[in-house]
Amino acid sequence: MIDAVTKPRTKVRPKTERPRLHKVILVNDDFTPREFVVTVLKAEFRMTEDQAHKVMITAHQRGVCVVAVFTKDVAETKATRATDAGRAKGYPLLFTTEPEE
Ligand code: TYC
Repeated sequence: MIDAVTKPRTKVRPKTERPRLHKVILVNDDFTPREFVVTVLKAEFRMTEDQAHKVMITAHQRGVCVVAVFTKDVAETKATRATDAGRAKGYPLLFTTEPEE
């Protein structure tokens, strides 16, 4: 009987915030060949030729381009792998990450 008074009738659901997503950003440089940038975007970010070409051209013209958003760990891993792919060929190709607002 006392239970009927004291038990909450609904489950407590503490509000949890979703983890912020992080952007992977492609940075332009004067040395990495365009076709190599496209190849890395296709391999590391599973883009089509068309998608990769658009992202590469945007970075080329504007200085930077957002490639995609992921959880922090995935964004950092992909940015590092993609940057390392350029370094392995002696290119200064750079991918950075930053949290989404
Ligand atoms: N600017 C380079 C060139 O003219 C191509 C390039 C594009 C390099 C985008 C990096 O993020 C980049 N060869």
